[in-house]
Amino acid sequence: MDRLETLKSELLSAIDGAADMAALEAARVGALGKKGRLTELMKGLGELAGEARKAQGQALNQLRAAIEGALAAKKAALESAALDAKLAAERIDVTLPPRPLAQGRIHPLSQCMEEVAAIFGEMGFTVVEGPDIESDWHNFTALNIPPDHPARQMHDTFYLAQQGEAHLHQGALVGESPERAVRLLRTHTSPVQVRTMLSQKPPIRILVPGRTFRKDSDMTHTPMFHQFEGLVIDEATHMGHLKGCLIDFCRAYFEVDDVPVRFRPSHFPFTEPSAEVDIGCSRKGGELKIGAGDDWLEILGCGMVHPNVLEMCGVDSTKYQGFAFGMGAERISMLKYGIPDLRTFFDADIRWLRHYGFVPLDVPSLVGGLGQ
Ligand code: 2NL
Repeated sequence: MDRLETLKSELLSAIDGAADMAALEAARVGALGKKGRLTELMKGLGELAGEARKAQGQALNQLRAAIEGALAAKKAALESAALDAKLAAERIDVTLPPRPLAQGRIHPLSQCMEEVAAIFGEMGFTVVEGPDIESDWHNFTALNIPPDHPARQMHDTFYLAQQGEAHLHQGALVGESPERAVRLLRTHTSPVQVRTMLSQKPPIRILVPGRTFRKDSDMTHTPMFHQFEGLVIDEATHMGHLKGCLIDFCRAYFEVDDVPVRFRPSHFPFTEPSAEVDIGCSRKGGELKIGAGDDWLEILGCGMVHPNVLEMCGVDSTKYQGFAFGMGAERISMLKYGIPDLRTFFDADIRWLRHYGFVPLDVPSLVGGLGQ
């Protein structure tokens, strides 16, 4: 009996000392496994006879029950401790203020894009995008820009090398056939409107935001910049629609209800008549204030789409007419958010972004407000 008591206390202390489930399982196997110490004793019962066998059998069964009870209790204790540890690790103090989730900032250019899209979206425009790499037909020819137009020149446009052709010579710039099309980085977003007119029947009402490229780099120009262009084509679209639409846009974008808007005659090859749009501002004391004062600020160009453009894009110019406009996204961002230097837009300076950026959850809409 002494031997069984000793065994019992050894087995129980192994169970009690188990620090985790693996140790507990090792203790169980050591006692009750195929070669466990208790199992070995059970196997020895056959060699006993009569009363001795009965007494030993009872003692072993009691020991087994005690061991099983201890194993179950220890298992429950370990599981409960594991759950406690997990809950403690995942504990959230709901009385603490929320974590500064909005550490990141939306770039002013992205904010501007969203605001402009929200305004024209409300007016029924659809946002359309297109490729950065274009053919010179879509970028120039279809827009009534003649072969000798200065905008086509090598020093304004980033031309891509032709396949199998390391260097371009001037004579290869106007490639009219699609197979031998001259490739370039689009100098405006207009080729997207061209593609839309070619693939879609009027009425058309689209807003085209996107990256554009020109070989220009100084205080006020970067070789990559952003534009929005808009196009409306229908049977009776006229200059009055153009004016109403753009005046409404200026008031919504600059959030000044009575901002003065002026249309100045201008010239673009792709529109006739053409105009540039200015908004009223004051520059008193070196500070630009939009909406009041006696100064003017140019913000966009526009006009009625030239019949040549309509025809080249497969639109019957005797049945349809429309207006188009274009503006620089960096420029209208700088004016609205008071950013003085264009080049800082592309410096990827985190301090600049913290200063001029927008909180991500502050999504611009005409109902909820465009920005603060
Ligand atoms: C500006 C002026 C403008 C357009 C862009 C356009 C596009 C097609 C047909 C006719 Cl497909 N016009 N676009 C028209 C007038 C002005 O942009 O100052 N942009 C920054």
